[in-house]
Amino acid sequence: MSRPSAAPHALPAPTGSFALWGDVARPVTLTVADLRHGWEQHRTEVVYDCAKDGPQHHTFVGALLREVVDRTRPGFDPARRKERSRFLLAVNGGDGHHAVLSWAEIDADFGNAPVLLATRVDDEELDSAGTQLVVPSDRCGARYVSAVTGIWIGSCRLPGAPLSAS
Ligand SMILES: Nc1nc2c(c(=O)[nH]1)N[C@H]1C(S)=C(S)[C@@H](COP(=O)(O)O)O[C@H]1N2
Ligand SMILES: [Mo]
Repeated sequence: MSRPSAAPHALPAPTGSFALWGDVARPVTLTVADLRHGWEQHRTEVVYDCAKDGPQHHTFVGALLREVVDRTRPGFDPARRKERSRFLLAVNGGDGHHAVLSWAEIDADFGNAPVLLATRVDDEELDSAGTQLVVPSDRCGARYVSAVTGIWIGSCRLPGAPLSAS
């Protein structure tokens, strides 16, 4: 597996913004306002369970993660499903909690999960808190990473395995 490179720390990032980086042609830092104005907004009502606090009910509004990440031009040939199936996304929260998704979970040809990067939760706009990952297909809350500061995108190759021919 390629090792996640350090996040770009070029310009001081505005509060509530997050970086998309890794094996992508166009790394970018986005604010919640960018998400709100740059992508179609979807609304979803979810219930997820927390081991500590029990079931949580929330309504989220936000952009589809796959549409946001598409703009960074991940380093696969979009026409090749096997290449896409090797990619991962690691979503990092400001407090260090991070969770991994596979590209295939959100890819329309595979799991097609409508995972969002939220701009609003219930009545709260997330501009100052930062975006939150929303995984409506998850039963448990651990991947609802809040205050997202970065998303690393990259491919996975098994240690010691030969390079795939296609
Ligand atoms: N940044 C961050 N996001 C996080 C967590 C965390 O520790 N840090 N905990 C997760 C877990 S385990 C749950 S159940 C939900 C809880 O979300 P809530 O506080 O909105 O109920 O947040 C998730 N997102
Ligand atoms: Mo939790």
